[in-house]
Amino acid sequence: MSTTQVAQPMTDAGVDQLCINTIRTLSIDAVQQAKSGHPGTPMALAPLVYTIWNRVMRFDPQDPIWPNRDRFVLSNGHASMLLWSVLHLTKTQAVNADYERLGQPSVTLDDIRRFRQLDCKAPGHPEYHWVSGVETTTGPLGQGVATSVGMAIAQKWLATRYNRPGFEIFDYNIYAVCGDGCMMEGIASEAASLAAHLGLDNLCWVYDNNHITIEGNTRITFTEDIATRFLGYGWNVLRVGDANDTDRIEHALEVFRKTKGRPSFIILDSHIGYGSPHKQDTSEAHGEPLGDEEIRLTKRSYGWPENAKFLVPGGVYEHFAAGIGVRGAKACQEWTKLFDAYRGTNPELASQIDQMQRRELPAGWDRNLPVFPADSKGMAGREASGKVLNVLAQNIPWFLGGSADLGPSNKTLLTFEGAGDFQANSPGGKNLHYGIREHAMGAIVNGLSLSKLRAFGATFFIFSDYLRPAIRLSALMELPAIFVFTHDAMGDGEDGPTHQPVEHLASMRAIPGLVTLRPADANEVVEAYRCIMRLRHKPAVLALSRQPLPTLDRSRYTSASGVAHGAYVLADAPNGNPEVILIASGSEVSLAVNAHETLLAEGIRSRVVSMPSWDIFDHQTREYRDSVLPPNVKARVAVEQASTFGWERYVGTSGHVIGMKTFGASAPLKELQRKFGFEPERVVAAAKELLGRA
Ligand SMILES: Cc1ncc(C[n+]2csc(CCOP(=O)(O)OP(=O)(O)O)c2C)c(N)n1
Ligand SMILES: [Mg+2]
Repeated sequence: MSTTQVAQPMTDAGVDQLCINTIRTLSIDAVQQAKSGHPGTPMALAPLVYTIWNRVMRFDPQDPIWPNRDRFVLSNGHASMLLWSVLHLTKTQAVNADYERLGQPSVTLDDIRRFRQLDCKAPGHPEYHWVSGVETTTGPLGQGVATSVGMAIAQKWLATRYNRPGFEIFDYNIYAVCGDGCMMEGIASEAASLAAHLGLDNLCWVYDNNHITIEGNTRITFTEDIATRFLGYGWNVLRVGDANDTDRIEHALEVFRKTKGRPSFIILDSHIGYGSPHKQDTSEAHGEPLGDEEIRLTKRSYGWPENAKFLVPGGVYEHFAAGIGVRGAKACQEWTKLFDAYRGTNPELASQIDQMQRRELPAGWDRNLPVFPADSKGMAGREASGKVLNVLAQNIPWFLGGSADLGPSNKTLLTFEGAGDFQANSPGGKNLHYGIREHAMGAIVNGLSLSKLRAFGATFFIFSDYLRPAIRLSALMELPAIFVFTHDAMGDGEDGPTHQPVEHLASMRAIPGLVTLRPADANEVVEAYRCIMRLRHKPAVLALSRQPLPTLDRSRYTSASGVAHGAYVLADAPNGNPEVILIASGSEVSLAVNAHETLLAEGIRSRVVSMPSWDIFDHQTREYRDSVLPPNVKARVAVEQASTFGWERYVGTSGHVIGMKTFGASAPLKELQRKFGFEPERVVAAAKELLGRA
């Protein structure tokens, strides 16, 4: 059934239309078969996606990870059938996690038949890492367009750092398609504002202006003048009044490519559910199968065999092969030749590009990492972090990042010679200035990371709430993104409860696959970064103190290299046979050490476990975990300036947790420590009580 001929005049326009209607009907049939999904937008945007892919994009279906490919982001991820259709029809090939080509298609017709079913390569929403050819996971509206800004920054940065006269190694563009939802989400505004500020003329957003969202017509929610809004940001704003007019779409995309100095925003007027006699222009077309009868009528309106299902008419695969297939292969082959020549004249840069693409670290990436001497006054976590970042950014050419306007406070500024600021007129700078746009920053870090750069974003830990959706996506996408959060507890003191994180550690620890680290002193900060830099497929969150923490004497206590295990015995009972275990992270570790010394002096055999990362510890062998937390030692006290939520898993039902059960307060840190019980005496008392020696 799948290659039956459809009676169509085979003019160029006829073949175009046949391809467009194939995308439409595959989408309709898949949603109907799955009894769930979103048919209306694929029906409307099939001509757009067809035009971008088959006429414009430089993308080689044979090599979907070719570094200089144009990127396509479907920010309105619910329209995923657009992507599954086009990946299938272009015969885009599958690639595995080791970047090897598997010699099989990314999305088969069978996958489309099994749309939204377990393990099939046509899931409900586009998923990076699961389906080759998907450039970023989308579904949470707004994330895709914001991520595309990170991709555009990455392209500019790569071009500036790696292109040489006669060697345009990186000159790709980024196309993002979005709908009303994406445009209403705040993250898109943050990202659009920054994109224009940075003059990202390699970035094109196409806005599906269909006036429909789930609750109905946008007259009930969204009546702003979006053209004026984007003009205000400084975008080049274009309009195509008919989503079926592929020539005008192509022309607008050409204008985008010729426009320098600013990103382009194409407003595309469309009809959701196009061609459906009863559902076009209604919100019903958004997220429900059309139903058998309506499908027949719709197919009739397309001139399609009414009862055919999952039909790919003869000539369609061939037309995609002749379009994007030929153009993409040629572009990729030319690039490969160019890159070979570049490798001859710039071997060092070429090998950096190779390593970057495989997410490897360059030799000597950790040379000159600081070792901090014991110091009772110590150093703030953020301070140590700043020193480490400046070393890493010098050792790893493609390491870059910045803060959401808190650089001086987060200590994330890269100050070495040649670091530079990333701006429109200096797009090779390593210091990114996200401005006060945390949500977009999260997505931009993901976009940079999807472009294979090692990128970080920074703010106060309290504001991790503002970018949590992007952090979650980084974990879902298995990206080695880095989030540097300072002011990790009540060190903010006088700023008060609006600035004091409580539930944030628990919240980060709850995200599957995210590595959260809260180091105890300057040397643990160094070791935490060592762990983070070795991650290839996991994001990391660093929670760092604002205030100085004593640098522990590692000749007296065990080495900070124990951080690599997530938790380690820092100080032990003299015979290694503890009767009580004190577990702490970050700023509370030195507090636990103080309590430990007191307990020892009183003849109580205590052990201190520094636990910077639950996640890493949980991945150790049972043998190791039991050696750190021997199951027979039930007297356990955990101390952490954060929500107590979850600590039972380490202290057990008979243990004690000293943590936060309320919000903090505005006062000097010392007073807060007293008020909330973060004092050695309290830990000592809790330990004794558990041992029945109170
Ligand atoms: C952040 C977020 N909020 C809510 C949703 C649920 N949702 C999915 S699609 C949609 C409506 C989107 O409208 P629009 O972007 O105009 O899409 P269209 O129906 O026009 O394709 C909503 C609310 C979501 N996916 N992400
Ligand atoms: Mg809409």
